[in-house]
Amino acid sequence: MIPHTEPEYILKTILVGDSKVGKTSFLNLLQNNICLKTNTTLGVDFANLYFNINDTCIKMNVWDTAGQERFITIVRSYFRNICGIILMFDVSKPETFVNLKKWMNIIEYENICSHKHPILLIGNKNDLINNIDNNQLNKFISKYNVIYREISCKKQTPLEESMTLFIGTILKTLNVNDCNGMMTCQDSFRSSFSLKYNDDDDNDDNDDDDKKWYTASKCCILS
Ligand SMILES: Nc1nc2c(ncn2[C@@H]2O[C@H](COP(=O)(O)OP(=O)(O)OP(=O)(O)O)[C@@H](O)[C@H]2O)c(=O)[nH]1
Ligand SMILES: [Mg+2]
Repeated sequence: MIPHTEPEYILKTILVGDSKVGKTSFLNLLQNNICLKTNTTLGVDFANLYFNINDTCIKMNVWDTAGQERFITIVRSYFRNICGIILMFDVSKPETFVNLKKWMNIIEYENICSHKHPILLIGNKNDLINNIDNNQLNKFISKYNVIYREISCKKQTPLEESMTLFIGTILKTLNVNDCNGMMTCQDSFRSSFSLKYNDDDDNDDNDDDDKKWYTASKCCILS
């Protein structure tokens, strides 16, 4: 639902994991509160989600990526300018858990920020038999310092608590890092066309100021 108030923050996130683990179902559940029938994602889809946390309106852009190997080159290019990652596996299929290592390698390799982005790890399909070794899971959680939640899109597990925690963790990093994947509304307006040129004379009331804006894609330099 689109809120009446302007969002105070815009968070750019990416949803990744093997094919058929339930990424698109998860997004549908967040958007429509139901688990709709899905088709496999071809390349990358996009969705906007809105959250109201402590009276603060937050807009989350989510790239819903294809899990199929043949799209990996496209998917890799969407890791730029993000501030959070939702990583998913299927608790009934151990191979999707084993492949998390591969996804973590990609996440770390494609990170162009100087800091790590918060990760929400979702073990989906807990309506089915859980075939994941708990020891391995706990090791993974502490090694990569991820938030972990087990859900079932099919059973429509409530997602508010997980998303609030994930967003809260992302917002905390605002105080520590300037991240290109997280913008205040003012930033969003500014970066929609450029980043400000480092002007020597900040006080001049020059109408030509706009000419000093230039486009850049370097991470962590929004100021
Ligand atoms: N049993 C069960 N099935 C689920 C659950 N969530 C999703 N599914 C089913 O799993 C299949 C794959 O779901 P998708 O959401 O399309 O998976 P995906 O990760 O987006 O797959 P790709 O787009 O190919 O990467 C569909 O048939 C869903 O109905 C769940 O919690 N439990
Ligand atoms: Mg999909």
